[in-house]
Amino acid sequence: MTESEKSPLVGIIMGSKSDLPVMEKCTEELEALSVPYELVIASAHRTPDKVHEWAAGAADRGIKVIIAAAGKAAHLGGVVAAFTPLPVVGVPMKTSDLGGMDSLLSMVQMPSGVPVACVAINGAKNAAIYAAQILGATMPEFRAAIDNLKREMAEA
Ligand code: RP5
Repeated sequence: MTESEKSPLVGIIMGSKSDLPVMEKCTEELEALSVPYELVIASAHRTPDKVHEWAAGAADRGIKVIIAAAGKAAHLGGVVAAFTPLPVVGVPMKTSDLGGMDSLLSMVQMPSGVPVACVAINGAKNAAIYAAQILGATMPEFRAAIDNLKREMAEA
């Protein structure tokens, strides 16, 4: 059984299927850390009702952390954060016009009161690790997975 087939603890949302090739680095890392996740494609601009419904129900479905990936005027993380009490980690997508600076600034410059943590442009793998670290603060199996990861990095 893959981590996407178990009861999800991490919810991944992305603005377009064009974000998937980058975000596969996130799902690969969640698999490596044995973190169950769900994945949805929904846009703050094109399908706002779908974003609202998914984000507003996430905590009650058992999700503990949300990862939101988007590019250009990347409002997705902030919109999701508006509808959930869960922590939101944003992944700004690299873009062809402005290299991802557009996505980064849209995501990271949240007004006071609605935080979105933000990894590097295309930082999909780090978003997965960060989500596992949040889970690891209260769930020993994920703390152990992060400890293992750090040991492996130190030995490489
Ligand atoms: C955002 O617009 C998506 O997250 C994507 O990064 C960007 C471009 O989307 P497409 O035009 O490729 O669907 O909503």
